[in-house]
Amino acid sequence: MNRLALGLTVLAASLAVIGCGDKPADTKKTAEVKKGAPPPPSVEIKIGHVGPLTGGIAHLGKDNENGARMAIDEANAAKIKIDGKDAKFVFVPEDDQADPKVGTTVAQKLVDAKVAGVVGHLNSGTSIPASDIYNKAGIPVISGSATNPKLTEQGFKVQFRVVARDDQQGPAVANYLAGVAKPKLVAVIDDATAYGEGLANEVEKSLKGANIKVLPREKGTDKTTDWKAVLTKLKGRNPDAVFYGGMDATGGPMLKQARELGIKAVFSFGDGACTDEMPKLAGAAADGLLCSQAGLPPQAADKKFLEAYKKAFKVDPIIYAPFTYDAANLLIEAMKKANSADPAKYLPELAKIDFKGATGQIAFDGKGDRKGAEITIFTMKAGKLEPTAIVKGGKSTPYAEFIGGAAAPAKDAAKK
Ligand code: ABU
Repeated sequence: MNRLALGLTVLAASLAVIGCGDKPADTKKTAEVKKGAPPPPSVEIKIGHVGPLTGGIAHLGKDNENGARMAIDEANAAKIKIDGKDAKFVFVPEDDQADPKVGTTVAQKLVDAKVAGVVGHLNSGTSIPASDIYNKAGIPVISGSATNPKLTEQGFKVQFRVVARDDQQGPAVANYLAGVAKPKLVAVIDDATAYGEGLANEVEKSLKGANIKVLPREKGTDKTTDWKAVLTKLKGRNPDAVFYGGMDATGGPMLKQARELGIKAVFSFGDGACTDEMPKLAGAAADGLLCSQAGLPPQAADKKFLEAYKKAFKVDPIIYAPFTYDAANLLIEAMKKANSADPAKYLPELAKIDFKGATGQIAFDGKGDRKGAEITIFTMKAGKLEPTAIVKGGKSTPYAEFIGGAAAPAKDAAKK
């Protein structure tokens, strides 16, 4: 047999071993085969990420994407084997523009691309309609930021999230607001999205439960940046506090315009508008803001993660990058445990996982929600978000006490 024939015979044998859907490692390795060494069999595993990469909250979409991307890069560097083959994880990022219709379009695109799992979407308004598509395709999906309860109330076995829900976040931030500001009359505004309206409803319910009067709901959209008409109307009612359910891109201008109009009320936002972008968007008017995030704050994430993130992206995480990093790692860990990237085979491992991530220990309940999820309450002081309390299981603990105590998050690296 001449050298060419020998090379072709070895190559054919190698392809037969790795089977349908697998690929030889690369041309360089194929060249090595001709010298007599068979290439190690490999398997390509696609993992999708979806968030808004354009529009007003593209900075948050990029933050989420960075976290997931970093997990994929680290997994490739770790040279993981699945079913005896070199796993080559391929990151497939998509932009849903925070638009529910675009969200379903890109979800179907990822299903058609045969992704093994998805991290996303960022928004509840895109995550909820997209979840039906992933569910029908049997593809596991983990959101690192969508907080509307409905997402995990649909009975979809493929759906998970690694942050708290708005029926936890709403009462937590409302009770804190009630305790600190002691308002008698509160105005509630929302952006008419699944997230903003849902969270505003939860806050209103809690405030009314505490016998605090709430004005009739005011509404904008997720693109409203001129709130003067709404705020002028509210100024006439003189509320002691204003809660807004919406994102930072709309909440920032609202806060700025409120102070320009002379409104003195305490402002309070949920996680979508509880970011360090606020001083850029609202200027000095951001000071005094009381807000919540649906998990531990980014600065409490694993130190190794924070250092690697800064090195890779030259910025600190804004809010949920540690959670999307964990979400991607959870998919990979479940695949390792199942020794398979077949969604039907690794989904049961994901459902019963108990994983030490960058945001602490992660396990899911029967609905796919994170067990024991924390809520962090912040106050904006001198242009910086300062965590003041952690609410867990309905119990509020001062932040310094929580972080210094036994319940402190993982200090060592997320295990691969
Ligand atoms: N949780 C705030 C931003 C994402 C969402 O729409 O739920």
